[in-house]
Amino acid sequence: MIPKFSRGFLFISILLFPFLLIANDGYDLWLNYRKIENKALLDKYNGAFNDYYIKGNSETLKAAENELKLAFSGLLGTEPKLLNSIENGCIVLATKNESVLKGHISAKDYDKLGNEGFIIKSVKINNRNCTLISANTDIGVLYGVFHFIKLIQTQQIADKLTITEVPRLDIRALNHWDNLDGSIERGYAGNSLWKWDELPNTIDKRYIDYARANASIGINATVLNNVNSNPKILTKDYLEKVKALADVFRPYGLKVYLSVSFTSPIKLGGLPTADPLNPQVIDWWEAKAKEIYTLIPDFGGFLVKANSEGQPGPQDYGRTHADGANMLAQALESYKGVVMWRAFVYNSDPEEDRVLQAYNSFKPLDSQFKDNVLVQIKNGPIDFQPREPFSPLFGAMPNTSLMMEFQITQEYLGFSNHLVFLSTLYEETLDSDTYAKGKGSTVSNVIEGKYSTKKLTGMAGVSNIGNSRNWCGHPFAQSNWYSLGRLAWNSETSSESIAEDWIRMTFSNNKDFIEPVKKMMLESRETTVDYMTPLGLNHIMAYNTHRGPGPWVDTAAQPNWKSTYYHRADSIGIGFDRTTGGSNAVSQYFPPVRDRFNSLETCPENLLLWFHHVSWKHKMKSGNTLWDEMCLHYYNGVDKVREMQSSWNKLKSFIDEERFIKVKQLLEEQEVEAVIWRNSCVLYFQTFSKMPIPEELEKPEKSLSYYIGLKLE
Ligand code: BDP
Repeated sequence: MIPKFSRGFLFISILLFPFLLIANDGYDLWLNYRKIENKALLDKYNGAFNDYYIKGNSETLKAAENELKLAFSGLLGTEPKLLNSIENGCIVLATKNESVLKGHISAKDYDKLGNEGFIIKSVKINNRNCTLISANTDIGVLYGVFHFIKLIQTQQIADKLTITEVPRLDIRALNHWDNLDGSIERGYAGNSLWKWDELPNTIDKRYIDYARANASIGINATVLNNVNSNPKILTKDYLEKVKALADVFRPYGLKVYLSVSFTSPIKLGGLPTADPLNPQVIDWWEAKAKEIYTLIPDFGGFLVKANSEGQPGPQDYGRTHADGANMLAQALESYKGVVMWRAFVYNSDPEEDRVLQAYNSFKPLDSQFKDNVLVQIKNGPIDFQPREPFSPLFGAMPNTSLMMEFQITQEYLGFSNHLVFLSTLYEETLDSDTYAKGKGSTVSNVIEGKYSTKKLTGMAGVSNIGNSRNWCGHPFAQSNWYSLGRLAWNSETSSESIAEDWIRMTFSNNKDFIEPVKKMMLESRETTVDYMTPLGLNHIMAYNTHRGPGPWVDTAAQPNWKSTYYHRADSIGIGFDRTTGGSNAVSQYFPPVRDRFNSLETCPENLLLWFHHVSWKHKMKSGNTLWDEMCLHYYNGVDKVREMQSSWNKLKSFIDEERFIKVKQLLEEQEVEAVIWRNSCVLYFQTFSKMPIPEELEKPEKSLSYYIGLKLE
């Protein structure tokens, strides 16, 4: 059901649109429907797409119609007319069986579309030029409308259209780490969007805009609450609130899921145990599933963090992860719900390399998970670092549905204060070749289920969304939400095209703006790696907050939370020996990846210190010593931020002042913090290498003890 006020809201948005153009606070995200400035193009589009004809009146088709009106009123300056019959310049929205489509799209073409794909096609109906947007389902039509709007918005529309789009993954999810008190774990853009105290009676209009934004990039799943889950989420009161959100999201194809705590039967049900094989526990979950599906018939399922970082789980009762996941999956099965069971597990044993642990815990369980379980794996073996090799679990469990978990929120990448376009990080992982089934077995192919006996597929991103007016804090952080959606839809989309679309939609279609901004975005992740963790370094952030540098952190609640555990710097060199002579983590990869990582000569330099403990004097490919090379990376990171600043400062005339100034200020902050990162790390590691910072580089202004005392807040 679309709440009653949505039409009114649409009207107000249209009225306010000229105002939003002048002062852009970023609320509109990439759905920024500003009027096309190029007069010739405007006339052309107005002639070709000025009216529409729609068959059907479901809530989803109404949402499609509303979006078309909102977008075209903004982009073309006039609201498109609803026609009773086909005329020239008509956009036709209809699903498969409508007679108007007869002869234009074959049954075979529809067969390829599944439940969410769509076709956009220029055709002649009764001798009139029309654009068909069609699908098997209403949600496919809505996705098609968003795609079509994007083509107009980015001014990349061909004269004759024949587009077929089908999502490659089933579940395309945002994982919100939102707590029930409104705070967000690792959230840097305000508090939670969900106003639990107002729900279910009051529906914030922002929920609709959230759903629109997700639908526009094909995200079809939202996990509302933190993986460190409060059992209260499964109480009757909260489920009513969840239902209210599910009702708002449904027309946009967005299904609601919940993170659940494994001990809910104890905490809520008063049972003495949460043992997954205990009949009372099984009954408790079955009754809970029934209660949920009575309220929310299309409820998506559960996300579970179990036996990880202090969370309860089946191992507390001597059971396996598979026992736990399957018990929940059984409860959801008849409703077609799924369990997303996280593989993010590690213990506190200082002797066992943390990198080995997820693989060692899960690989032996391959084949044991039910068909409606997906094992959700973080992209790398540790934890959302600026750079990690891909997790060796991808490709290693051919009889299990494996889904990807990326982090969109920048916990380890400068919060929402640093401009870091994460699409290149995602792309690097997805393109990595696991060699699980020989050359070309990329992570992307693995998560598409190409080598799997199980059928479910998915990708999740830990959300960076909060209630700040521009949703994500940094104006460019919106591009990371956007990229996650685009890559979950098609994991082979290039970061370059994602960046270009996003810039055009969010800011400007002017080439002189697009090119420098695209360059900034595409280089930004490597820049951050350079000033934080070059050459395979990782997890040397400040303790617990993960904000700012902390390579010196040597006391922690758990040995593998210390930075010194990860970098292992000493008088000889630096890096973690994970070769066959060390922790042997390399052996979790298939050959030839294993051999490439294992050898100092062939290991990619950007992962060198992840896999090797390397002498400070080691000669790098450039001819520099490792020490000099590390310094150069740190300095290059800062130089690149300064380059971003000077590029951005030239772009003032292209966009609204509000966002221009905001980005300018944030880049200034990023430069200051990049210098802090650089100086801290170089000075700290110098206490081990005892080598001078290369002559030509500016010397750190302050001493190491100054940086150790500094806390970035
Ligand atoms: C770590 C975060 C922690 C999360 C954990 C997770 O620091 O807040 O709870 O990941 O993914 O990186 O469960």
